[in-house]
Order: sequence, then C-alpha cells, then structure tokens
Amino acid sequence: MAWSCGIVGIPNAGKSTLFKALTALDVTIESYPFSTIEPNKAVVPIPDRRLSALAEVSGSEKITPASIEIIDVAGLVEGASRGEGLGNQFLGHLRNVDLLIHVVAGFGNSSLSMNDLAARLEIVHLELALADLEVVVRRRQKVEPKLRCGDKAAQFELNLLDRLEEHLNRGLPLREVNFNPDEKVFLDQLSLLTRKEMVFVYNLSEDQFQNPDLSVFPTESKVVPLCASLEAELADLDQPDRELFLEAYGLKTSRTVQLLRECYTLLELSTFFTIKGTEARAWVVPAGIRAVEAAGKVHTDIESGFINAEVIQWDCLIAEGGLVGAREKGLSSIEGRDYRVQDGDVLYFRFRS
Ligand SMILES: Nc1nc2c(ncn2[C@@H]2O[C@H](COP(=O)(O)OP(=O)(O)OP(=O)(O)O)[C@@H](O)[C@H]2O)c(=O)[nH]1
Ligand SMILES: [Mg+2]
Repeated sequence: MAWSCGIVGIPNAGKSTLFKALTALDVTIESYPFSTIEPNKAVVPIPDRRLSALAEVSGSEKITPASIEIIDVAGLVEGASRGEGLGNQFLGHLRNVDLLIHVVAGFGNSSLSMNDLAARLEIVHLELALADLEVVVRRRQKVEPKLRCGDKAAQFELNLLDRLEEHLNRGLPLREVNFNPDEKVFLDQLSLLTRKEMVFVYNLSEDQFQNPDLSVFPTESKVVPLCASLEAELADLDQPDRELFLEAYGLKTSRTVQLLRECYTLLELSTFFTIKGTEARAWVVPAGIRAVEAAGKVHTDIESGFINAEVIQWDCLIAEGGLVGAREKGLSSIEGRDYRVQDGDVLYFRFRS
C-alpha cells in the first residue's frame, strides 16, 4: 500500500492545480467554485535522486521508486456539514489517508487581509472538526445500548467519546490532544480527519510566493508557500526545460518536491533501497523499523525465512563503485533481524526459501 495524502481547502483554493502539479495529470481546473465534484486520485512516484544514482552505479535497468497516493476532493464551505455547497460526504474519501494537505489561497486579490485569510483557514478547520463530530455521535449511538448491559469496554469508549466531543465542539483538531496507547488503538478504528497530520500549502501568485508573510498559520505548523499554477506548468516540462524554468525563478528544486519532503518528515518515514538482479528499488517505511519488518515489506517469504541483511549506506556504495569495493573497505555490515533500518540504507537480504 502506498502512503496517501488528501488535499483539502475551500473552493477555488487551487487544490486541483496542486494535484496536477503533484501528478502531472490533466484534471479539471476552473475559475469557478466546485469544479471538482468526483475526487481525483492518482498514485505517483516519489522523486529520489539517491535511487537514480544507485541504479547507475549498479547498472540496474529497472528503477522502481516508492510511490504516494494523492486524492483531490471538492471544496469545503461554511456549513458543509449541514449540506451547504457540495456538503461534506466527499470527505469520506479522505478517511484512510495518512496526511492532509490544506491549500490556503492568497493569490489574486491584493486587498485580502490577514483576517480574511484566517477566516478561510477557520472554515476548513471547523468543517473537518464537524465531520469528525458526526462520526463520534454515530459511534455513541451504537455504544450507548451496550452500557446498559454493564459492558466495561463500552464505558471506556463512552468516556473517550465524551472527551472527543468536548474538543470537537470547540472546533479543536484532535491531533493536538494527547491520548494513551489504549485510546490510540481504539481511535485508529475511527479514522478521524482532525487526528491526521496536516501540512499547509500557501498558494500565492508568481510574484509573492518567495516572500510570504506566514503569520496567519498556527505556530509550529508546516507551511509550504508556492504558486500552484507555476508548479503545474513545471510538471508538464521535461528535465532540461524544468531546470531552466526553476533557474528563471531562482529555485533549486520545485516546491512540490519540498512539499512531499515535508509530508514525509511529518509522517516520520524513512527510505531504504534494494538492488536485486536488474532492479533498483526504493521502499518508504516508518522510521526505525526492524530489518525483519523491512524484509516483510519486500516479500513475506523473505520475512519468514530471514537470516540476516548486509547493510550499507547509499553514498558509501556509490563512492566505492558498488558492493564489492565497499565490502573490501569494511563499509558494509551484516545485521540481524532486530537491526533498526536507517534512512538511506541499502539492504541485501539473505533468507531461507
Ligand atoms: N494566479 C493563480 N491562479 C491560480 C493558482 N492556483 C490556482 N489558480 C486558479 O484558481 C482557479 C481554481 O483552481 P482549482 O485548482 O480548480 O481550484 P480548486 O481548489 O480545485 O477548486 P474546486 O475544485 O472548485 O474546489 C483556477 O482558475 C486556477 O487557474 C495560482 O497559484 N495562481
Ligand atoms: Mg478542484
């Protein structure tokens, strides 16, 4: 399963434009609100220059990058939970995503004040909280009858649902609340939207995005300022033209790549690589997983027959021109099942088949 991100925001914020920038797919982008009705979904490769370098040094013909799923839905308006605009049922498409990208538009209107922007942000926060509240209320209706039979688990659940309701009624996202491990296990089943990590995309015009005032965003939140229409144009270009384009705007990398990196950091992910036969491949996994779990991502047979893994950091492998040279210099090591995989490790698994 690929990691997944859902794009939220008010109508006309540039959500589908950002989707196009991330996926290079042609989707409906219109100047009128509610141009997206059915969600746009795509699985796209995560760019990683380490993988191309590894493929080159190992002569791999096939390069398989890790991928991420992006889902773009309709816009949220004030009162969506009561059916305004397109309502909020479409948020159901985002229940299983790992992270939300909240697009906030600051382009196009020079008289837009900080208060206007704050109000735009608030609409989305509130509507997400109200959508979660609906889930909590429905759950309560299911659990309450069990309480009458003296069910202890039901009492635990109801106490927790009370807490959730109290926060959501105040319009607060649940990601800001601390839960104990038992509560987390229960909460994971509910797939609440405001528990998911959120990255803000501040969508600005071409001449504003390099010098933004970010004071409207919550402190300590991750904000990526960009110009979505520029990024969408960039997605259509081939590599040489892309570099010229970036240079013209004084950028080293595209802001959408930066956005993917922020998502990756927030989700506490890391990447390991495998080189096998003619294929070099990247795998994105939770940071700090054990070697045997990493093996399981590649194939369940490798996990069940796991013997050990030869491990080397990607840059050492490249510096020595391949595994043989690196091994001679003692740069690789043989690790057991409990080894914690590091970002940038290249893993060669040995297993009983
Ligand atoms: N100038 C400028 N226009 C943009 C930018 N991003 C999006 N737009 C324009 O804003 C309008 C809305 O863009 P969409 O991407 O369709 O917005 P959306 O959030 O998907 O809208 P809905 O699906 O209707 O909710 C289009 O006319 C875009 O061309 C930008 O960075 N700069
Ligand atoms: Mg759209």
